[in-house]
Amino acid sequence: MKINKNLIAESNKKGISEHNSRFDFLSATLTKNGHDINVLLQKLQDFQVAIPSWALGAGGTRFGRFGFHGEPANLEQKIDDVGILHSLTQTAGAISLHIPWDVPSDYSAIKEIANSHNIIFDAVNSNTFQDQKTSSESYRFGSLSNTNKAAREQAIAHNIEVIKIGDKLGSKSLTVWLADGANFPGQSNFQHALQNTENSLKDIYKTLPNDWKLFIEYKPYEPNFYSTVIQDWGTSLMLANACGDKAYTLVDLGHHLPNTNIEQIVSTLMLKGKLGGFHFNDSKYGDDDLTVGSVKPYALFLIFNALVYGMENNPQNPYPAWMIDASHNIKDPLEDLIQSLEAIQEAYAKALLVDQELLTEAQQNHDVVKCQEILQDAYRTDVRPLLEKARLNRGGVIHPINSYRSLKIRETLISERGANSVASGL
Ligand code: PSV
Ligand code: MN
Repeated sequence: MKINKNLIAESNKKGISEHNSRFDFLSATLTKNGHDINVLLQKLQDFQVAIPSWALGAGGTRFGRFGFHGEPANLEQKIDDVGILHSLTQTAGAISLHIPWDVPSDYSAIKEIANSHNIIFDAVNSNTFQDQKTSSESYRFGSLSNTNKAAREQAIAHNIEVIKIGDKLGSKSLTVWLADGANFPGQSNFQHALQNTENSLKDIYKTLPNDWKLFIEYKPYEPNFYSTVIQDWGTSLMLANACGDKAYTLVDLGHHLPNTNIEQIVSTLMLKGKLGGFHFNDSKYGDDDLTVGSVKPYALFLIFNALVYGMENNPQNPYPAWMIDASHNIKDPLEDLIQSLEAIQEAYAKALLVDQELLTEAQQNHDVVKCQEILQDAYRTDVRPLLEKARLNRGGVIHPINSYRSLKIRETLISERGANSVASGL
């Protein structure tokens, strides 16, 4: 399904006068405080977040999966779902595919569908954490780190194949997340596992087209619970440095031990020019993949503060690739993604309000109280009218969740696809 412009205009009629008065008030306040509203709006309008193809169906837990009606059953329908998100929010202008779950059968048809929704192909993701029916070697004991050379070679070949698929779609980056690790002390030789991983990544890197980037994720545990080969940002950075200039670390918010200072990691990576990408989600305990901003919105704001500082002060760091990496096993996946997109934009907008000059001055004067006041003043500002305006300027809706419901989008998807349609790949 596609949401046409008339429906968008129709659904905006109801909230427009309320929006206008809220926006006028905020705009006057911010202008008085020295902000340029048009600059803020332009930054918000330009900020686009990729949607992972695997977040469009209901996610599972290891105890079960409760499907959601009208899930996209093939790649075409997944792109349509991102198209719906993008029409409403105007902030989801890209899709990130996972291979082999999303191998296109007809490349030009797939590109055409994406084009019709104004969607581009973001990073492609390889999968060496599951065995495929057709593969001869097993990843049971690892992929790029495996002690078995044939398994490593198979995993390297898969990543090279993923690059080729992405290249045909116009993607410009490969994201590697490895499940490799050990469940028990003594099971694996840490040095051999790391060295094998470095060598394998270098083999993949050699085949990367010149205008591509390699993103290396890290994660402290799960599915292996004693050790993970790429366990932290330092290991990822080391591997990226070993590969070369086109290799970067990717920060996934859920891939840290509790209470890790992620904004400090972001700052370090950007100073070194090595923060390539970002996966948004939220968590209470581990890699919970909850809706962005649903548990720790202030932490998200502090991370954005570090990101905004880096984007303004670190020309050595490329513009990071933004993606949501969350899975939804209770909510309607599209509603959940709308909430995540809103939370990301909100944290970004608040971080843009931080008076960096004043903060630097307060830091230099060791005025700790003032430093906190500056950050919290920005955080406490209700920026929602700014987000609404940015969406309206690009042709989106004022309230995406309200419009999604009043336009009966899920009902339409169910009638088109059937109640029992299950997302492919999950
Ligand atoms: C597994 O933890 C994971 O969430 C990684 O973050 C990847 O980005 C994603 O799955 C898809 O493989
Ligand atoms: Mn991730």
